[in-house]
Amino acid sequence: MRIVWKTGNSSRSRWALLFPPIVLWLAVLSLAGCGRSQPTEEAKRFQLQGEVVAVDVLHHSLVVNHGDIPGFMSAMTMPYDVADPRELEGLGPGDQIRAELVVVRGVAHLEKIAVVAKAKAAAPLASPPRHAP
Ligand SMILES: [Cu+2]
Repeated sequence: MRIVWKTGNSSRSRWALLFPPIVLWLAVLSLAGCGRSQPTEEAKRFQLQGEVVAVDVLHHSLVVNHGDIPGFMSAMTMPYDVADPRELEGLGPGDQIRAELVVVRGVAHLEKIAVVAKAKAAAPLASPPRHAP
């Protein structure tokens, strides 16, 4: 009886010895996660070139079919937030643009949008649209 009690007691005291370092380690980990001066949180800037697919003025975003962005992503069609919604004025599908892709904490948005070439006028319809009387 006495031996069994001793065994249980010693394993409990071993846990008591381990517990404070674990708590300390967790505290250090959570502090490290809150660090605000990590280089990964600085804005990264990339040059983007592509064609406007759609303009969403309401949500301040732009769907762009863009070329390769070395060091960030390969060519694809995807939406991007636009920092200044005024930059969307005058943009339309088919426009060729150049812009700065800014990535802050993994979130990307576009700045300094410049139209390289306006979209060609829509091809005339084969047959004129019919109007209901
Ligand atoms: Cu993309």
